[in-house]
Amino acid sequence: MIFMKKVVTIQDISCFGKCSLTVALPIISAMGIETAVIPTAVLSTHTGGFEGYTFHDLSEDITDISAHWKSLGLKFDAIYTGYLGSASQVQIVSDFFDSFGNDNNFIVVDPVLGDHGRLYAGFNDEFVVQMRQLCRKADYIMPNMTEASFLLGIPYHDADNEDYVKDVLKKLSELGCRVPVLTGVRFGDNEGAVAYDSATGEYYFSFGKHVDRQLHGTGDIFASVFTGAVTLGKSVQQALDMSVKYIADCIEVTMPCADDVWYGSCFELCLDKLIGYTKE
Ligand code: PXL
Repeated sequence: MIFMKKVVTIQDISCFGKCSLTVALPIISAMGIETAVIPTAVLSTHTGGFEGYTFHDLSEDITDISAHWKSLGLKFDAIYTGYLGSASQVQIVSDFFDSFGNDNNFIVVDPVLGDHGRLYAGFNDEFVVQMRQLCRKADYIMPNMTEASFLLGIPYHDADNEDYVKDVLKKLSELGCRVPVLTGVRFGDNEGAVAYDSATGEYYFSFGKHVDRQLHGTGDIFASVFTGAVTLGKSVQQALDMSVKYIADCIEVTMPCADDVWYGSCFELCLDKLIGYTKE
């Protein structure tokens, strides 16, 4: 009898524009993990570049789905949240953590708030406060530097030197989560991510060559691969390496495509590499 690992991921469906659930579902499934989903909202596209997108909130469905799953006795090895649609929705997700979080699973919060020093469209200070609260309940959070700045209430500064990055990670852990992971860290020609395990005081670094190509949705790819890797029992270092390597693969395979940043990466074309990494 084989018991598959099970992740539940809670984030929006952007119907076009590769991010959130349309990235998390194929990636975590490709890693050989059953992937249950709770869609938080349906948008015609993501909000990071397209004009005139539609937005349909599904907050009430989250509570109903949660109640039904509770009655079925469903259990998950990991709970992973991404983009959430409103401050009140963050509270509903927090209640979901209370219902389904336990000593045998872990919680990943990707605190999707913004990029390049600015909040995404539709987010405000109240939303940041709620997201900060949600991070307290997480085992792992994975902000980029913009998100880390908003979570910590500090001015935006590039994550470009080791002392600064270590200090930010330590402060992020003081929000209450055990392992913060800072993405989009750039030291000279190298780009990658740094994690801090506040239980052991250990830092973990993973870098590849910086490539000058911005692509929307890479944060979601990173969080999905990281969540899948830890679910499979990989160490923090292995999970970081796998995520950083796969992002590099995605950027490389997308380079010849002429589409604008907000069309995202051609991650589908290198899923075979990701599957290979899970077997290493
Ligand atoms: O990639 C993060 C993300 C997810 N979902 C929606 C977004 C964004 C970032 O812009 O707009 C709807």
